[in-house]
Amino acid sequence: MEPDLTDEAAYEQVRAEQWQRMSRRGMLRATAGAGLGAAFMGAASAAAPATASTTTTAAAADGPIVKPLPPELFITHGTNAETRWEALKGAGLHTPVDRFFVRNHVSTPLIDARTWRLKLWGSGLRGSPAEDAPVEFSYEDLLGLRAETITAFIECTGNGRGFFTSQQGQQVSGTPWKLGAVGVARWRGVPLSTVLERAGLTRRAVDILPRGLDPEYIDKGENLGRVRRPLPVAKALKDVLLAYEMNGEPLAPDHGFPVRLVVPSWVGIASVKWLGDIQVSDQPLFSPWNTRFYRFFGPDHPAEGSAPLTRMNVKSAFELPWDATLAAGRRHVLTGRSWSGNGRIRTVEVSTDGGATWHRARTHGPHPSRAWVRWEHTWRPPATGRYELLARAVDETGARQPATVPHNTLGYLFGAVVRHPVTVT
Ligand SMILES: Nc1nc2c(c(=O)[nH]1)N[C@H]1C(S)=C(S)[C@@H](COP(=O)(O)O)O[C@H]1N2
Ligand SMILES: [Mo]
Repeated sequence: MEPDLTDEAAYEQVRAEQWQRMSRRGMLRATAGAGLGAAFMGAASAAAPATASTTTTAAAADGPIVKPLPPELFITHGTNAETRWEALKGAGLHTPVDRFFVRNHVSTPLIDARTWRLKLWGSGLRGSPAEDAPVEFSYEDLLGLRAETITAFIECTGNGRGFFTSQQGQQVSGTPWKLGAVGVARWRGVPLSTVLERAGLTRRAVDILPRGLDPEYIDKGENLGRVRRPLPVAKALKDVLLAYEMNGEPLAPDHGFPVRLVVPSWVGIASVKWLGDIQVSDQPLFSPWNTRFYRFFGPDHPAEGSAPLTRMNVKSAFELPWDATLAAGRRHVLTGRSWSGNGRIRTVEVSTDGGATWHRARTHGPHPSRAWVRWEHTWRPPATGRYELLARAVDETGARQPATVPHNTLGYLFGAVVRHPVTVT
């Protein structure tokens, strides 16, 4: 049984065990732990001696993704892996780390937290520190600052992209995800606002540019540099976390160890992993990740694309294998989850006859505003044969899932109702 991370005592116990394991393995500096509270100090003081270097080095792993990707938990797509929805059946509110999707432009770097530094620089900070003379924070500096935890989903902007082709007959480029490029975790870290203010944020600052330490991204032979996507200061100060923990464990390598951004409700690309530096600017900032990607392009959109995409849309998924087989003449409890970047889900409806009739699904369990809600609907299939199961949600702003969505060439934000095939035998 996975511990229930919505339970404070269970959550604190997971944290204590995980941090002790980490310090036993010598992954923290000797003085780290000072900020972790009394429970962790004894273990942390036994950690390896500090190293003097301040260069951040990243080693390469054997493959693009470090963690195991058993086929019953993941569908792999090149450097990426999506969660199988049936693997969430019976799981709690939070996606266990062993089945949380991975979206890597290149590959997971292996970073030593003892030498890692977060570097802030640019014209939006007091004194305009240069890139080679930045304001620096070590891992233990961050562990020592007041922490916050939030439960939030991270979802790839292209989640559901495959359905542009399979349901709408349209061509799109990019990873043909089904609906498994989303996960909910309990993230712990320091509010980005705290670190920006300590670094000397000025009122002139308009944009920040967080950049990852993973290898440079080569797109069709062109080197676009390291992954970096501008973020408006207003969002950066609102609810963004510099996260060092996921579900009570130090971040796993694939999810951004030692520190990543968590930008709740926004397109997954905003949540930069393996954070190395943040430029803070008094001018608007640009990178291929807000000019060339993560906008709508195509005949229905301006030549330079739409405005950069920000919030995710409403989606729903069944916790069933694709092409599941169900036994005839029995009651089946169909389960699933719905979520939206606009806030909480208000209602969920299910259709078991291809969309002819709809039934209100029963929601259950906690529903934090930046996470999903779990639901179920009981179905006794009337006869053997092929069926399409549909689920659609409405969020607190009234946004709902349409039958089809307009095309965009990069296949972002597929929010239409997905037709999930099952066979009753
Ligand atoms: N440095 C870096 N950050 C990154 C990425 C990346 O390739 N490199 N991928 C982004 C994208 S497109 C998504 S959807 C999320 C995925 O987060 P996860 O792999 O932890 O699920 O990370 C984002 N942050
Ligand atoms: Mo993504």
